[in-house]
Amino acid sequence: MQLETLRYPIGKFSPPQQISPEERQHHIAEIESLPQKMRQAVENLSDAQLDTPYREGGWTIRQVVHHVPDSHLNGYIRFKWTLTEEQPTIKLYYEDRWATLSDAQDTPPEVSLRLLEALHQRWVILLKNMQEEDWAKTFMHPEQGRLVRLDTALALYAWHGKHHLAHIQSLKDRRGW
Ligand code: NI
Repeated sequence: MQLETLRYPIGKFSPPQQISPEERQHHIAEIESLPQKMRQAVENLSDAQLDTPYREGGWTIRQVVHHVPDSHLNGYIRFKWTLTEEQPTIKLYYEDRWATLSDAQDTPPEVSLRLLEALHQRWVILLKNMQEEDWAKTFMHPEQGRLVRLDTALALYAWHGKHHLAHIQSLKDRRGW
């Protein structure tokens, strides 16, 4: 299989021009269902399976399980900043460095599955109660030097969850696990 396909099993994220209220509902539902799907994807995997990279040179399944809440904690905070401040500039983080810290190396996957469940529970309450005008609010992405709308960020994080879930599922399919 091509490296690009292994790395981007559902394709790269392409920001939509416009996002309808129906599409937003769909993305919120995807974020709501991710913790359960992530749990199902890794349940019954052995330690050796969890420590298998999803592709050569890639993160292990265990690292993916810890990375998703790392990323979505940042996403949740970006939403809260943007809802409470005027065009805040977000803080980026080095995801590869975060993935090598002890809490992402030595923590049982179960802890990150529970973290993801609790985090998404709160995030979805926030998302479901946003007003129409909130979705057009923007934050400044310092590296890309552009404003990002919250509805675009919603689509990005919905994609991000599915992207990493597909890493795990694709490896399991290839290995027959
Ligand atoms: Ni990621």
